[in-house]
Amino acid sequence: MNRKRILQTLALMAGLALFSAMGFSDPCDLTAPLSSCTIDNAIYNSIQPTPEGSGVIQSFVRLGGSPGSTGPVEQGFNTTFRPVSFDENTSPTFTHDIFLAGTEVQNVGGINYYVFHLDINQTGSAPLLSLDDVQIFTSSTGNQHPTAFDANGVLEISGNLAYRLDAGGVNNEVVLNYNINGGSGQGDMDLLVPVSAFGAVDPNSTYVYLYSIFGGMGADCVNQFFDNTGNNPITSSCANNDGYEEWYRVTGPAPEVPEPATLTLLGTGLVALGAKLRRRTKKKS
Ligand SMILES: [Ca+2]
Ligand SMILES: [Ca+2]
Ligand SMILES: [Ca+2]
Repeated sequence: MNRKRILQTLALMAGLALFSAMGFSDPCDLTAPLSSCTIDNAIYNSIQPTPEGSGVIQSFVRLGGSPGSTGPVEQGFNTTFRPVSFDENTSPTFTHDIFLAGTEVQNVGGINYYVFHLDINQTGSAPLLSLDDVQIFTSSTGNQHPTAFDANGVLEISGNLAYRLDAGGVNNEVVLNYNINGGSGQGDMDLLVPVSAFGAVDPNSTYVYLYSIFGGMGADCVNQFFDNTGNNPITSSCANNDGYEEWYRVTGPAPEVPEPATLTLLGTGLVALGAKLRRRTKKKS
């Protein structure tokens, strides 16, 4: 075990000790479609079991995904810095800095919220996953790479904590169900945080860091949640088991996806063109 791995393990153990010390409050149950909870003025919505609507999905932090790369509990945050601090996917396509600008704003009941989308992936037979903490920071500094937490369990990002799921020493939990919208690339939850929580900052020059941790409830979820009939308890644990978890934003209009027939025609056309070019080249030489 190298030093970084030991530090990470210690941090994780400290976090888990904090969980058990605080005890779980009644978890927010998002195991059914179109469920909703409000925690500290932020809204957690499980989404409709349909493909994500129009717009381009832009991941900014992806956790885990490769078998064996993460354990039952996984954590991380978006940054462009490498090496990453925790269980983040290292591809710059999926894990990188973002500015506050470009985050979708939704108005609910006269209040403006920034929207952060979450796609989880688990096995179909053990589909539950707990979201144990979310910490969203604003900062004027990009490329940060903290690996430690303060005495309250807050990641040591240099900036301001705009929102936290476990704010005020309360151990809140959100329980998600992969099966309500199975398949990767399918969103499962939207987190709406009041724009006012971000303060008077310039969105174009203010970085946003989103830290999250999953799977900490583990076996505490077994038989605590029910399937769509409401009669059968779900035997799944809430530990992370398979596939990545990804936070993303949706921006701009959806790209036009050609029909399969058009694609085939296009493909045939390209092959024909390629053959023609090759023939031409041959003639020339
Ligand atoms: Ca999903
Ligand atoms: Ca928690
Ligand atoms: Ca997973």
